[in-house]
Amino acid sequence: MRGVSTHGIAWFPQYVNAELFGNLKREWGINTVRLAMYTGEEGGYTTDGNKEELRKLVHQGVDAAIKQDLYVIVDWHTLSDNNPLISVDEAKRFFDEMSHDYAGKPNVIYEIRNEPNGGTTRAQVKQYAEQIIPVIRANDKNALILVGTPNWCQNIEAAGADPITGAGNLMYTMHFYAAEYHEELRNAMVSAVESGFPVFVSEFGLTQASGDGAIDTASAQAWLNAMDEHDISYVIWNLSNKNEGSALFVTGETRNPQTSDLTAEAKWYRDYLKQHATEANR
Ligand code: IDC
Repeated sequence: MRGVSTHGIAWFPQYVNAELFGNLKREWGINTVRLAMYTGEEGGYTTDGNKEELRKLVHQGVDAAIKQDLYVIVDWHTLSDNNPLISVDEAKRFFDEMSHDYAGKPNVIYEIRNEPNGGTTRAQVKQYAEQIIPVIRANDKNALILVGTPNWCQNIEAAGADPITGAGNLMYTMHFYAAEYHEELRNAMVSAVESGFPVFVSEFGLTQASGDGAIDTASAQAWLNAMDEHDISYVIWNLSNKNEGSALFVTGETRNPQTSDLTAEAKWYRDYLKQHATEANR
């Protein structure tokens, strides 16, 4: 799968629309959209965000993706709330509703949390996952579920050493930012996949991990080539026109962007996807 991620949908809801998703499918060749719903920050789902509005937006995004025949990742975007267990009850209610409403829709993928960080252990990630997965499975036996790995989704070895069993269709996420991370992390990704471990890159950027700074296209090229070579799915960060290197747009266009609306990261990614289109997404 090749995709794009929204920024926080609470902050950039205008990018959650079928016209834009259709444009990106047609013009860039994506087949996947990730809906990032921050949970812990200002406007987050478990802080002061408007829960009902946020759920409505997620539904809108899923429906728009289904309409365009795309895969769609429903992302419980933990970040500053680094320990997943903080909001496990809210997460259960959220994933119960989503997996009930979209049961049997093969488009929909559940990313049960974003990036464990701040000393969150593999055991805590697992404990959280083992509470959320049965809630989804009660509604949908086959939906793909993505589980985060420790240290901002970079410790794939820790996940591999203690996998979750009996949970059905499950993959583990790895994230990278190309200007900051190079061979070492990439080799870890490749060896995990070569050993048969299911890795999904549900977020990456071409900049520093801060999401800002210059893009590193040589590094990005090495990463995307490695992912393509090993059939690893990837999703780029982010659908916004925020003043940061990882934003994909420079103008306020949110429906039918043309080349002049795109940032350097967006242009590079679009061109890469066009040059490496597969039969499936040509
Ligand atoms: C960043 C956004 C930035 C925002 C910040 C905090 O790009 O505008 O101010 O979050 O909310 C991640 C996270 C993702 C980050 C991104 C870049 O999943 O939320 O977005 N990043 O820092 N992990 C590694 C990098």
